[in-house]
Amino acid sequence: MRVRESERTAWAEDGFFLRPSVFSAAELAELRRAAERVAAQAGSAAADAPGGYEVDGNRYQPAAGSLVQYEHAAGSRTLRVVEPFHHLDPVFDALVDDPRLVQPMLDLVGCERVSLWTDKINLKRPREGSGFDWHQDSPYWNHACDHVDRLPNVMVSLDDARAANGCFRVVRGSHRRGILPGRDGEGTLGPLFTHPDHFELADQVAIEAPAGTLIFFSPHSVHGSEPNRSDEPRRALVLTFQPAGHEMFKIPRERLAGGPPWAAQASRPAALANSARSSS
Ligand SMILES: O=C(O)CCC(=O)C(=O)O
Repeated sequence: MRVRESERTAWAEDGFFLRPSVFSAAELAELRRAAERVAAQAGSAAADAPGGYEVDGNRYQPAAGSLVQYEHAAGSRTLRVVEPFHHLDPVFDALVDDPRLVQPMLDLVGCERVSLWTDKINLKRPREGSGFDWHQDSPYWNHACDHVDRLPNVMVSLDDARAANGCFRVVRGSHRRGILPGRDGEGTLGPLFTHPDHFELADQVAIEAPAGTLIFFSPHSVHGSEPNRSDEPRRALVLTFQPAGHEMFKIPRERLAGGPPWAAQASRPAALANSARSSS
């Protein structure tokens, strides 16, 4: 499960790699049921919670220890994103310890132990699920920690992803120049979206992949996706890991990943993390 040589090369050159169909049909069914439980729980908590707000016309609601984002259509009560979500269901709490995620992360973070930085569920419902503008995660996280180069992501696709239902897209090689300039002057969130002069749209890769595929991608990779124009869902989880010894992004405690220390693989070359740092 550790990172192979070809993946190590792809990580350094492209900023991402895939592991197709890692989860079985039975596991996917369980993950989808858990996703719907989380959506129902977060949705009903959000409906009754105070403290909602708007940014650039989009609505956000803190509830159940998460931040809920609603879909962008005016007045929509459809959930778009819930972050974090792992604490809302035991299936997802266990996923944080799953060696299929954690073992490669030991290599990508460059540590013998990793913990969770953040986790979100992107629900992208049929016909209504909105797209994600081109962005890097690193400018968003940079103000909250001093190890932004060591926050690799893994996306777990819960549904078959195609262009029509808004598959994940990543700009190959865009991670190499670290944090890129944002779209200043375009609202509050504009600076968090990557300025189009600083990456090559032609280098984008639309990742059409079966459910259960893992996509590992750098915090500096420019990525995004189009709306879901189909009748099929495109649900995905994104978990982000970090070196052990740090609190989560949105929860003020550490969530070690991978079970007890005896389960962690010792002796991890720090080469990948070092190459990520030197390329940014
Ligand atoms: O789910 C997607 O298609 C994009 C996800 C994304 O950009 C993010 O969660 O930062």
